[in-house]
Amino acid sequence: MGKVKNHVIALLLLVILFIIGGCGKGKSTKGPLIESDAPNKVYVEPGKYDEFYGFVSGGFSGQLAVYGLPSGRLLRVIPVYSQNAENGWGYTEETKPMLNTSYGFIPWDDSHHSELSMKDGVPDGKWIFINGNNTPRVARISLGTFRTEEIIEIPNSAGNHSSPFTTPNSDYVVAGTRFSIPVENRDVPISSYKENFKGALTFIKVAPDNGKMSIGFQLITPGFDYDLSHAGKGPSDGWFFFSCYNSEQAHTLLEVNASQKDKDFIMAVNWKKIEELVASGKGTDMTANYAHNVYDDKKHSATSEMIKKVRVLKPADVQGALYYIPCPKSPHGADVDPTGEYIVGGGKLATVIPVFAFKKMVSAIGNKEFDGDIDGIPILKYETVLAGEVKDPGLGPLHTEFDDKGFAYTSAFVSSEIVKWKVETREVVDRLPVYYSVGHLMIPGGDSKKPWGKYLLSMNKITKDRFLPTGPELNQSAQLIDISGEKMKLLLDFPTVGEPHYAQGIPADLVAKNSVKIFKIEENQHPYATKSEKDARVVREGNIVHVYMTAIRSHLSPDNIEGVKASDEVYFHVTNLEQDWDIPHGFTIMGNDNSELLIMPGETCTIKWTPKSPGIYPFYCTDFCSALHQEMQGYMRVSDKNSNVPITFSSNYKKEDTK
Ligand code: K7E
Ligand code: CUA
Repeated sequence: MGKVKNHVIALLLLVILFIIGGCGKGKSTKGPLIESDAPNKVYVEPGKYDEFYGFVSGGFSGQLAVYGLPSGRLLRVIPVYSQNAENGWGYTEETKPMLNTSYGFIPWDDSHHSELSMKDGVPDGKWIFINGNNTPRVARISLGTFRTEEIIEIPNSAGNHSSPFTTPNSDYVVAGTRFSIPVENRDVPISSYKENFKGALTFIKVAPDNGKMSIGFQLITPGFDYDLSHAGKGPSDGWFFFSCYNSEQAHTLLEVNASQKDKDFIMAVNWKKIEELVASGKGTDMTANYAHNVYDDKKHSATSEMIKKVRVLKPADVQGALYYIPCPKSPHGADVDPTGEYIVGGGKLATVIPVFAFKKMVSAIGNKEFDGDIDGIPILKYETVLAGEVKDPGLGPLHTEFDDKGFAYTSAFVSSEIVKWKVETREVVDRLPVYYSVGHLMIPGGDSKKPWGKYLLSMNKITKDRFLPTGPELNQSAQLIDISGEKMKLLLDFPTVGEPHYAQGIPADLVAKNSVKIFKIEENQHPYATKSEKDARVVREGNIVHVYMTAIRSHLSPDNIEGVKASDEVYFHVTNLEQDWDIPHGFTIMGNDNSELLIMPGETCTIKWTPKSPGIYPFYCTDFCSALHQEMQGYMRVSDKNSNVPITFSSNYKKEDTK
């Protein structure tokens, strides 16, 4: 009872402070005065490049946005989980399999966290991973093509939130479930939560050469909500740390250990030990059904395969590999400092930020200083593992990243500020208001061994008066902060795509040099590729018509097509014959109920079209590709479905040939 009362009072207090102190409304200030040198720090001259790539998750947009930093220029939106009519992602025959799941074709998701692949604990610029929160998935994006190459579904999971954080060499990316559900999922009363609902922490193996993902193993854990995570590094390499919350289970916790009632947990997972246990045959292969979708850059096509089993381990199978560290109220961030010695818990409702020492954790485990257990998972004692607390960390501390000078930066959602503190002493040294209600923050490399501690990006949930109004819906925003000096300095505001939850940053030269410019036409293995204009043709197979079309400045071949009938299934397989950088061609046809195609040099893309009634249907190139782009067009004649009009077509090649 007293506990409930305390909670209510604490929450009320937070709400009051939120209203008076935090969030926009009623606040007259438009932000701190900008230092006079701020414009120079973010101004990137026309024709000059940014210093960093910033990869900002799209949240409910389901995509990943790429910004140049410090300018805040939007460079690209990479479609991941949401169909994107702009380039046919999820609409073309080639990309539809990427959005296949055990629930069928799912054209949207909620993507919260991006995470760069790493080598020796440092981002290496090869790939970036991003989670699908709603229909549990993890995607891998190539930083050569800036395209989603692979999506794997996570079985036994629901709300894939503590994901896709990686180990220092990207041996694994993790996927921890936010919602516990029955494993395996079945029809049970929700009131049977405690007995039937379980968490699942999934370790996805990443092949070092090509990045291919496969589920290594899955831990079936007590029914908490697993919120965020980060891998250990340096001395703590081999461990993973997951924050978890869920007051219902805190009720269960009372039975086990009543003295810990105001705390949730960070779960420490010795994944290297579990990897060995799995190799020696521990665990069981559970029947499952989950999609594994892979895009092939040579075939320019994706395949989707359903996988039927997953290796699962229960706490009893992995004794000595799982521990709970008590952590004040509803921790969000579980962040490991660059040395790998400290683990920081971001307790959303806590009044301090706990900093745990890995060394202390190891010796507490060695001395078996436990305070009971949950399902056989020992609970460590808070004080025994604690290095110290950051006092006065701001209200609603959420997430912490680090610079290269021994400082940590924590976002405080409720008090809308960034709090800078010294990792060794936990002493707060600076604070800066942000506008408004910051969620995560990002420093390039700030969750790695080697932060490039020059800028900090604050990702804010509420923008209110920061930009020109755009009706009831305002974009979320990012604020760029200079952290190179003693005092943080606000440099720039820019609106973002979707709702950014987390981001990654990396020096531009680690990525730019590997950027793919074209696909080589001679390497095109698409089964419907047309590699030369002379092969452009139209082929009827029953009521299916394949159009083998080529696009090159400034014509489509064939350009006039007859003999197609209403209710035929027409597949336009368009190959872009260009071999120059940045010369895409587009394709669309009148009345098409699908999307356009946007075909990169050397690539083949396919759109399906089912004409419904006879008539003449113009088609054209949608991407302004040359001075004669507007001439890049053609006609499709559609006849009645009982007509006998034979298939004929004209092409540029034939015209020239007969001259
Ligand atoms: Cu804080 Cu989903 Cu990481 Cu949103 S989450 S902010
Ligand atoms: Cu091709 Cu416009």
